[in-house]
Amino acid sequence: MRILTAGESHGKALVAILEGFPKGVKIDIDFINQELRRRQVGFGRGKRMQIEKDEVEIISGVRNRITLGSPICILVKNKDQKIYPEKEDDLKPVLVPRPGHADLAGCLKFEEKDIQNILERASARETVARVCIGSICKQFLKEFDIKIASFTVSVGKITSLKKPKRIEEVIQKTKKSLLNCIDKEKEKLMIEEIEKAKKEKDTLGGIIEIWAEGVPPGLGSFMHFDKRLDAKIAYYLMSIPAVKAVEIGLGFECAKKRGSCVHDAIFYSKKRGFYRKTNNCGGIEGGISNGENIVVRVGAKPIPTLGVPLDSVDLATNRKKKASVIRSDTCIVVALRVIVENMLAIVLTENFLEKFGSDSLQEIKRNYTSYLKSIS
Ligand code: EPS
Repeated sequence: MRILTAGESHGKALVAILEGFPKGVKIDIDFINQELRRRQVGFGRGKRMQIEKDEVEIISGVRNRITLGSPICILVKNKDQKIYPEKEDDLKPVLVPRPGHADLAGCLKFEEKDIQNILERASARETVARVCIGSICKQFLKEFDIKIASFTVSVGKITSLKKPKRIEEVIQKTKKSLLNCIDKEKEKLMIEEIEKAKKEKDTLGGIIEIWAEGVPPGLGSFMHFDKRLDAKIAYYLMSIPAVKAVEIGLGFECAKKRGSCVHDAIFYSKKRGFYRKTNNCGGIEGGISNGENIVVRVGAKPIPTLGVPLDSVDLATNRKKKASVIRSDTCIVVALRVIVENMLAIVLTENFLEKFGSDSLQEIKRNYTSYLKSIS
């Protein structure tokens, strides 16, 4: 699969192109729009989300709601368009870089003085296009009973230690939660923390745990470094603007324990085949899925646009100045869960197609069934 996204935060639209996706997959457009809606709402989101109503227009690759195997092109229009290819806009140059954003590094790299020309593409609004592709991948994975869900582990210094047992528990318990949390008591504290940060014009990061259930053993490979499933998951999730850390399974905790307490002992029964009673490796061993749930955590930094800005330097004068203050969110953890789930869906789909073929759903199903039979 090849994916290309285009579009500026305040340009005409966001565009996504997906090439190499199989023929014959039924596409529910409402589902894509629901995912876009999920990305927009949530406690801690900012004013831009009250302006936009992200909705897809599929330009190509789908006929009668079924994929054709040709490149799928998707468009989501921006309501808050402020920049135009065909005429000049009336935006004043942005001259003071925000620490933590792409502003300064981007201006240096592209020899640019107006930060607006950098922030337009560096904005997390680009993730709209990724969610479009991811929600098509989620529909593909559903054909094989692969489900993806996530929950908030922490917001700022408030952490929930609750561990769900099954993905269904995650789906049910997060349904009515404002913060995608499975822990009602901690959620209250997280909300208070966000309200406090908002009042103080500050921002907050957090940790999200993502699960994928139903992934067959055999996705990814140790044969070459870039084929490892864990490496690819880390790469795709780390590419999301706010993400600063990715852990698989026990992650950093592994390093503090003995091998006898980390590795997941192997069992076998006629009914279940090979199975584990623990899943510290997060469903991946030797860069290959082992049939247990894939478990990943991401750590997101607080959004860099602050209401009470940090020290910075004016690019026009090189004099000390407070960083630019631009409309922003207080905490993006709830929006981020949609992005991380969809990026994981993309990785799993790519690896699934690599293993079972990528021309048509019919062929992939045949290959998948025969593989499962042969390893059972
Ligand atoms: C975002 C749109 C942006 C920001 C946010 C994410 O819109 P605007 O810049 O017009 O307010 O709200 O971007 C960032 C947090 C960032 O750091 O770039 C979106 O659609 O998610």
